[in-house]
Amino acid sequence: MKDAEKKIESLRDEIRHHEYLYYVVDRPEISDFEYDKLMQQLQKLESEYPALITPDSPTQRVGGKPREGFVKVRHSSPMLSLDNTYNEEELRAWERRVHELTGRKEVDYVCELKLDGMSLSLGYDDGRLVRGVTRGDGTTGEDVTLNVRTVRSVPLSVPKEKLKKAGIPSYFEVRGELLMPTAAFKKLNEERERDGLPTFANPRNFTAGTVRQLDASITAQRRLDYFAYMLLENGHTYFDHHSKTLDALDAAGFKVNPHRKLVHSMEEVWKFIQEWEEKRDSLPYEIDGIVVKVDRTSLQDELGFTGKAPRWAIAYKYAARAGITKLEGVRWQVGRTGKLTPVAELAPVSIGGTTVRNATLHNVDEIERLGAKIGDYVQVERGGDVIPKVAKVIEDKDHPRGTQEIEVPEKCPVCGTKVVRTEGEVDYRCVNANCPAKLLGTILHFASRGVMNIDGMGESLVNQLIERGLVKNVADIYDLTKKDLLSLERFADKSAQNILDEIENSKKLPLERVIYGLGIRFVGERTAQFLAEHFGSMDDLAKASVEELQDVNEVGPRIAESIAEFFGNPANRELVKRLGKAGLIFAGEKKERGTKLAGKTFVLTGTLAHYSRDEAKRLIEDAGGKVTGSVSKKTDYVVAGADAGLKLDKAKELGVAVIDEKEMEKLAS
Ligand code: 0OW
Repeated sequence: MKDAEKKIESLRDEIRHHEYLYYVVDRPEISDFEYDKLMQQLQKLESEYPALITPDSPTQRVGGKPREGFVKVRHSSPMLSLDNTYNEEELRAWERRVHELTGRKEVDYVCELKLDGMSLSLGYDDGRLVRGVTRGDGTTGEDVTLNVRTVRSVPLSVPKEKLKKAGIPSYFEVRGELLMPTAAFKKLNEERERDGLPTFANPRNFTAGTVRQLDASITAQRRLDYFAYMLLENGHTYFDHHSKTLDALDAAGFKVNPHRKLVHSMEEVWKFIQEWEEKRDSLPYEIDGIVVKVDRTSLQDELGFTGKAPRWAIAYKYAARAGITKLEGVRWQVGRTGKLTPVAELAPVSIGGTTVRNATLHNVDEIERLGAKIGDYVQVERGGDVIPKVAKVIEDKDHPRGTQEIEVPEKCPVCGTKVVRTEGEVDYRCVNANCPAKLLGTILHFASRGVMNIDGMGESLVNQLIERGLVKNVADIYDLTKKDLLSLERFADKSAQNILDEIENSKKLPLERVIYGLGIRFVGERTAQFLAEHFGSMDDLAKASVEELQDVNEVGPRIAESIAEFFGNPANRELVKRLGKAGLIFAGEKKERGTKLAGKTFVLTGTLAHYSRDEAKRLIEDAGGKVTGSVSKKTDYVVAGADAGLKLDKAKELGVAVIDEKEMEKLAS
């Protein structure tokens, strides 16, 4: 046991070191593969010696115990927001007030990028992360500790000697900004678009939604980042200069934004502001301005704060890059799922250095909110890297209103089929399974990297294949010949052969990729995986009833209906048959499920000691049982963990058997 303990400790230190290099200072020294090997070694050792597992072990980051809701937590001191200034004049006025109130002519300031995320407080006790709390209303926030633990740039613990060296007490609080890098935001939005899920307008909203996921394993998949900018002890600023706080946080292994500057005059502040207005697009995350703070803590204390914002800090906001132009028309784009999206056609306008001709109007509700009409003058805003949006209608003597209403087309602009709007849904859809517009999206989805990975089959090639009638559905891809491809523009022998090789290679991909490639509504990557594991073959999936489909992990009535409807359509069955004939993989390794708990329904409540909610669900489902979210007469067992909630009371009320996790294990194994 002794040497196991030593081995575990040294592995943890090594993994923490590489986590810091990769996620905090972005200077990895080993490959992901080597990192994963270290992690596997530690996981193996910890599983052999579970008693040695500590909450701050790197293996404990993703403890996905979904909760029914979030506990409210009162902050040690209010988490303030910032007053804003929008030009040099207002900035100077703020500086004058600082001079007046402190009676000083010379004040040092720290300039920081204003990260466009959400602020978050981290509580450390004995150097270990014990709590993560959102800002909430500034006085009270929500306990999101389990989700925050999954953010790789948040240290789960800081070694004592490191704290000592940095001059930080072992019981302290960090405050900072939680954000989603732009690239991750775009990738996740594209995936949601592909899976027919609503997209987010900007990274900040996505961050807020992600950190408040009831299931931390979902938070873990969406690479959030955290930049620290404050250190408190019992609600009070610990260091006597803000610049020293930032250096101490840096030294302790927190991610502190490197683009900060200690300056001695407002001229330097103004220079910093202008410098970053130019450079902001080169950053991997969005900023919406600069934060200027008085450096000396004693002056901060003298200045105090007004309602919600300190007098010793001010935000300078960059003008949202916007332009005013005429809304000349609206066209309706049809996506793969048939959703109609309104696109504003604009008189070209230059915004932040680029010429904008189109902007999104999102959906019909947004058009109503804007009250926009064709011919209106509109303000168009370009956020970080997201597509430009119509922010508002401009109405004044120089900008007369338009008169023509924006109408949702009766018929799909691409195939002429009647457009429908499902009750309770915002979006209008084309429901024609063979609509060419859907076809383009369907083929691109099928060929995309995360699906059948047919490299080279991008928009221009697919458009040509559709226009030439060579591809009318995904099965036609496997009937393409070199002759077909050579007849297309810019296709020489080599590139034609490359595409054919890629198509041939795609036949080696596993069953779950083919299921995902079919583009069944609400069936994303994860659901496709569960379907493949559950049925083990395309044929069994195709003939499954709506009830049988609901036995699959995370498949409820809505998804089951969509899958049954897809395979109920003869054209789709024919398509799938052709894919099988083409030689795609239609069999997968079925995840054998036991029968011990067949027909038994379980509800989980409270926090289990050795299982995350997901793990317990898997244990029960792999033994043939079912896990549902609410207690009813049909429930056979309620598994009650620590601080079990309302579900335990309901179980007693209904006389449902209540067991603990030991008994659950016994039943399932
Ligand atoms: N978004 C930021 C940022 C920052 C706090 C300290 C006391 C009041 C503001 O990058 N760099 N520094 C601070 O300092 N706040 C920031 O963001 C604020 C927090 C709450 C609303 C804004 O997000």
